[in-house]
Amino acid sequence: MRSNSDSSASRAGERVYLGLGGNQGDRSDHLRAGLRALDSEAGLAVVQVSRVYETEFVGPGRQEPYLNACAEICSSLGPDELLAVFHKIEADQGRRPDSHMLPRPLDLDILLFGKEIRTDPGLSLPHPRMRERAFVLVPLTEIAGREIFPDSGETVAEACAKLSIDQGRGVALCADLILWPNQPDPVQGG
Ligand code: PH2
Ligand code: MG
Ligand code: MG
Repeated sequence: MRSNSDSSASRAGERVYLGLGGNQGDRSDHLRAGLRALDSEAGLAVVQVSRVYETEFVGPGRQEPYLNACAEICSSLGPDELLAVFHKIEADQGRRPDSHMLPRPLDLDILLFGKEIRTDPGLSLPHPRMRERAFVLVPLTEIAGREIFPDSGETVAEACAKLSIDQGRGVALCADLILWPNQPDPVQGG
């Protein structure tokens, strides 16, 4: 499969951070397949990927635990085009279109798209709930701790440090799971 990781695509375009998650099927395979699909898409390149965490489901009712990670990609697509690509890749991994808050093999969320701020029903940026979610902020801090939220001016690491003990529970590092070649070192951390 064609890879954009070390092509010129990684040097042009917007810096985008995304969240990956899934709690159905072979969870790490779905995350890996999602990253491969993103990297092989024209105009997208995976730049770096966090380590993987097993996380308790956050939301109404009970669900199986998720695997979550975050990635930085370089995108020459706009936010809406990128979201359409995310939906196509989720569907290729077996996700049903109406599965919001239901178990799913792969969920891809745009967290930060450059300095973009918007409140559209289909896509708000920065992601409106990411600052309450340890399953987002813990992996994101590994790869983007110094990144600044364009709306509040705080850094990702500061937002992560502000999570309450309660919000931070239920997030466990899967040190032996490798999704991508340049993931932070599992022993030394990122
Ligand atoms: N995603 C949700 C709802 N709840 N919980 C965990 N642990 N991880 C997720 O990715 C997640 C969730 C909606 O997208
Ligand atoms: Mg989500
Ligand atoms: Mg989603």
